[in-house]
Amino acid sequence: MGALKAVVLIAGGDSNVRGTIQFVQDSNGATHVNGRISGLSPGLHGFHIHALGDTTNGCNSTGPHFNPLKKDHGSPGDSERHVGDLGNIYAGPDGVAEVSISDRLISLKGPHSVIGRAVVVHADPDDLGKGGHELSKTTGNAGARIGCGIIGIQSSV
Ligand SMILES: [Cu+2]
Ligand SMILES: [Zn+2]
Repeated sequence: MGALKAVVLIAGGDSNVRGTIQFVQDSNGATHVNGRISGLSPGLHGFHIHALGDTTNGCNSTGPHFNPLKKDHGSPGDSERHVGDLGNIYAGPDGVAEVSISDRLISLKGPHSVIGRAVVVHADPDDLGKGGHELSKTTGNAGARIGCGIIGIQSSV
């Protein structure tokens, strides 16, 4: 069997944030997240899978971080994390972030499947649960949702 593949087009509501991200899950379970997002301010931006594939009210209707295990927000390397916690992406001075993440918790099938859910890019850095802010343990205090898109199946063979 070949790799499962999914794809998402990221767009901003009021922002110029744009991009394409591909998800490829290999046979031992790791999911590789690769792509490019432009139109960002330079620096770190929170990057998550949110629970809902609903953009009827823009990125705000995509719900909270995807959290099927009912844990607190954290960094991708923590055992205490939301499944949707993919940390931060980094935009250079040109406002472009090259995304290259491998993760063992998100999946393209089964109970941790991110298919039909949303990728959300935030205005501010994700503090990875460690910022001491009242929002650190739920959202990483990553601020406004400046870009998002719904993850769709690209290939299942
Ligand atoms: Cu988010
Ligand atoms: Zn989270």
